[in-house]
Parts: sequence; structure tokens; C-alpha cells
Amino acid sequence: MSQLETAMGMTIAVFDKYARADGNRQTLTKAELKNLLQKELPNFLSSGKDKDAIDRVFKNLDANGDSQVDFKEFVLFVASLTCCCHEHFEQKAAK
Ligand SMILES: [Ca+2]
Repeated sequence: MSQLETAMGMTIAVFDKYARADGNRQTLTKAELKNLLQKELPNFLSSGKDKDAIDRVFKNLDANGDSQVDFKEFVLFVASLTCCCHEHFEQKAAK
């Protein structure tokens, strides 16, 4: 597999790993999302480890408001986070 194919496969695998923790394997509950963020994106939450931070992230990700984060909602989040990283590194490179 190419690097990009591997990255796509890993994104799916990470979602699946946390989404399967309880009941519905197609979606992340707030508890599952919290677990995922703490383990997979520890730096993302470092500024706010409180419950409010998780609540805010969950609300932002749950675009259709069904109190679950599905794969589409998750992958959009990963994509926008990746864009932020890209911008960050471009700014660094420009200096
Ligand atoms: Ca949702």
C-alpha cells in the first residue's frame, strides 16, 4: 500500500477501534470520542482537559445533531485538523 492508502486505512481502523467499544459500531458516543482524543490526539486536548472541552468538541463534530459522531463527521474533523497542521508547518517554513 502507498503512504496515503496506509493513512486512509489507519484513519478507518482508528475510528473502528473506538466506535466498537459499545453498542453501535458505526458511531462514536461522547465517551468513545473522549477516549479516542485522549489516546490518539493527546496534544489536541492539552489546552483543556476539562469535561467542557470534550463537550464542545463533541458538539462541534456532531454536525447533524444526533448525539453520535459518525465516520463522515469524524473524517471531516481529521481533515480540518490536518489542514491546521499543514498551515502551521507552512508558516514555519516561510519564516
Ligand atoms: Ca452525528
